[in-house]
Amino acid sequence: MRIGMVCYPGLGGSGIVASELAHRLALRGHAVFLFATERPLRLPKDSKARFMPVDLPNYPLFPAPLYTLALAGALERAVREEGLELIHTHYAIPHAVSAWLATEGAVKLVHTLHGTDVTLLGIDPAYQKVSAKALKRASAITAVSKNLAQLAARSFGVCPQVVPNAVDAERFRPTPEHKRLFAADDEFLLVHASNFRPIKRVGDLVHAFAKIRSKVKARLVLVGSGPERADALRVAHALGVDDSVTSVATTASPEEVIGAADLFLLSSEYESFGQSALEALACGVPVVATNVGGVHEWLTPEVGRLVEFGDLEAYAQTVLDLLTSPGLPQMRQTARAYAQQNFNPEHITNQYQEVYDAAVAGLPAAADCD
Ligand code: GMT
Repeated sequence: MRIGMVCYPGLGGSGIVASELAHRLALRGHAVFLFATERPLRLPKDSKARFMPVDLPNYPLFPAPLYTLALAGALERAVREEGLELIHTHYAIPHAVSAWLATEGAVKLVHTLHGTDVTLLGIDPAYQKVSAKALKRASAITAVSKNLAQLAARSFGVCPQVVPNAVDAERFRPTPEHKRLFAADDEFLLVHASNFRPIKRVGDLVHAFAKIRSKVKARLVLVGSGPERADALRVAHALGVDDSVTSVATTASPEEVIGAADLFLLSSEYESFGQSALEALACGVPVVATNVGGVHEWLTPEVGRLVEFGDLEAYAQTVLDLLTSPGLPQMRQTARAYAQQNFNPEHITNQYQEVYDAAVAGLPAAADCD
């Protein structure tokens, strides 16, 4: 099949999912063209998937570069010149509109909803109706969790199929030998990785960490960058724990840090799935997360803990209980095996391939809209 894949290039979960899927499909012999404004960091350098840059020409008359139109132009050209048969976009806004504009039914369209394209932007009147229109033209829509599929039904009146995210357990593996690079011998190592947007509530995490730090020796490593990182570090300073908090820049190899952790922490106010937490499990690192969105659909008590959003006392106590639990080593092994068995990238790629096959055959999407 000749497939156009569209994503945002940063280290957000949707870009990761799209890049890894593109790479695996290309390994299977499909001709895959990955469209983004920059080469996605997670697309392997030697990938057989071809990166298609979306250039953003500007003109003084425009208030800002016209991304929606530039992407539509790039897709339209690729349909003509590369013979694309199917376009799969990741993150609906504005990708669903661009894809429809480019093709008007000439090729099959599949859209994967990831999170704030449904919850935050999907309910914004500036985008809601036009995105719903475009989504309804698709051959298939998928969502990364049941929770997100249900919210999409409300935001857009569509019924996505659920295809969960995957994790490459060959790459995400335990790296205990790296622990000494980040923490002293007598310190627990707690890791958080994200794009530090307000929805991640990293300030909350630092507040909880200060409570943890008052009871045990521990270090919090914050991996990644984004608008809230400086604020999180200011909170650490204000609470007097800045000497126990380390900030590590966005890296294409987060597994080197995550795999060394005792626990991985997520404190978001919403998370459709929580890709970074799944990557932690594959590294054999149990997770403590807020019980929001779709995280409960896969984070089971055998491999992690869920805490009600906003209850920082309970969050800190849960982390302390786990760190000092005799069951933690067993939990680490279970976490890795669980991620390997249930989120195998080849199995998830098969699921997407079934979606494509049905789309190309003109079969109705197997949607579940309860
Ligand atoms: O929706 C977003 O905020 C962006 C998106 C991304 O590109 O990082 O994140 C979402 O998609 C990820 C991959 O499917 C999920 O793991 C994240 O949970 C989800 N983020 C939110 O729901 C806030």
